[in-house]
Amino acid sequence: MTKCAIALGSNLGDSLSILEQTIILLSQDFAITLLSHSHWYKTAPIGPPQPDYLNGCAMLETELNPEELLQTLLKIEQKFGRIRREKWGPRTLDLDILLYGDVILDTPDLQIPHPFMIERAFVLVPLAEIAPTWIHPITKKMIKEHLKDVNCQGVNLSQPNP
Ligand code: PH2
Ligand code: MG
Ligand code: MG
Repeated sequence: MTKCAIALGSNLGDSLSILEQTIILLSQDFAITLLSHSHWYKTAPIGPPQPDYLNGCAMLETELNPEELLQTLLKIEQKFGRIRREKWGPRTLDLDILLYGDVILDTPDLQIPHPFMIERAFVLVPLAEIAPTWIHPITKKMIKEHLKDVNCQGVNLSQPNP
């Protein structure tokens, strides 16, 4: 079993419902144990002009290898009608593998750690909530240290805590 972190994002359709249903689907997958997930954050879009995103992260344990996990995530994306158009364009659901144990992988269809994760506040803010001390296998820095290096303006809790 390997511990993994994934990023969830949506900015088309009923994003909150799509993300909540995705968490349920992940928790029901026999090959996956869902350990935790972050709050949802409303985030300003990076890339072409498009609606704000809801973003979050989840931590799981799985017996799937990285390629099998990717296929599982792509199938869930397709359930929610994901259509791939322009790069970084709007989407009903985006599921990205961020970290897979301390594995470093660089193949044409899968790069782990996710190459942009340490630059993106919309990834680091929710990830630091659930895995602050996870050490990035390339930089050897903790997630909470990477968080200090990014500008977190534009990343806000979608439902402020009561
Ligand atoms: N995903 C992208 C491009 N831009 N911007 C935000 N705020 N959140 C995302 O998840 C996101 C993005 C491509 O994966
Ligand atoms: Mg993405
Ligand atoms: Mg993706």
